[in-house]
Amino acid sequence: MVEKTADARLEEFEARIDRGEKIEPGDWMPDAYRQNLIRMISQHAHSEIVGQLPEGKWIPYAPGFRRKLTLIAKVQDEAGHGQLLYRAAEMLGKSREEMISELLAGKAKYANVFNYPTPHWADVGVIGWLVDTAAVINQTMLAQSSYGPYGRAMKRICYEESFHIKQGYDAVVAMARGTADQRAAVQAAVDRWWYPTLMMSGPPDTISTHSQLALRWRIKTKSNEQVRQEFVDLIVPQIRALGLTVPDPACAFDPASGRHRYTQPDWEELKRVINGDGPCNKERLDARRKAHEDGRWVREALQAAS
Ligand code: FAQ
Repeated sequence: MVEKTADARLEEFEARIDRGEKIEPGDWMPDAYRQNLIRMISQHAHSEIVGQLPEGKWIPYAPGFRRKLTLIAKVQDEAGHGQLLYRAAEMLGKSREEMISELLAGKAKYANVFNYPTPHWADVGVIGWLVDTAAVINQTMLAQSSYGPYGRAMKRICYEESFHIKQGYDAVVAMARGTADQRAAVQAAVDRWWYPTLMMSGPPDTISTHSQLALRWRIKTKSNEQVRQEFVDLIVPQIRALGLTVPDPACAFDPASGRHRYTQPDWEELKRVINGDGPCNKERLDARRKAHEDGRWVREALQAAS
């Protein structure tokens, strides 16, 4: 049998992507495709795991039994998403132990939003509403990814994240219709989360380093800007319908484009936060390291039994 040249393999791979076929773990893929997926999926897995912490801290203080139950369910879901995503990345050839040790060593990135504090119960509602809406818009796009296991994981995760939006929105509505103090608390939380949530979709296309290749190979099917714009167009009317204010005086609907104009976040802040210098990076990693140590005996017992 004649060995195919690297060029022919790449051409065949790109033709499959253009036909909308899914790439599966055993299929040939360019190394840059594999590495990009490992990078993105492992960062996504870390985000789900670290993402349990800002809201998880409120479980003991949730106002009432039903709110506590739904919050516990949500936080447990995030742990499950993390496991599913670590598995998807493992299938590409990087071990879970290596990914986790990079996270614990502070060498791996995870979503910027989880490095901000949650000083009030209103933050829990606003994370579920704003952050999960932004996550679902991005993940609905990723469900179309050319890499089969990632797309399939996204479909399942999106069902659960949609429940998380409802959980957050329901808490926000209760506060927005509550006392003046409750309305003020929920507005303050919207003010805190607005720009970090805008940053979540990634830097603008002009400075995004990976987007070009990711779009060419349909790892992502929309650019960071497109995803952010969809989020703004969806969420701004919701914020206003609750009598709350978007903390951006320049944010306005533009009838000509049918889109909302908005002020870009501070991209230098994003760089600082994802490189370890956000308000809560140290607290988050310390909590993960402690959880890893506390769980050591479980991993050792499982290993001894296998
Ligand atoms: N945060 O070239 P690009 C959730 C990094 S899940 C942190 O544009 P790319 C559920 C980027 O990694 C949330 N890092 O990169 C939940 C790259 O760094 P590198 C997580 C960011 O990959 C809700 C560099 O900057 N979702 O919330 C961010 O094409 C509530 C250059 O950027 C995902 O991970 C950022 N915001 O686009 C859980 C979805 N933006 O690797 C609990 C999958 C950029 O060169 C509670 N990931 N960076 O060192 C993606 O869609 C993409 O990776 C983007 C970035 C859009 C995040």
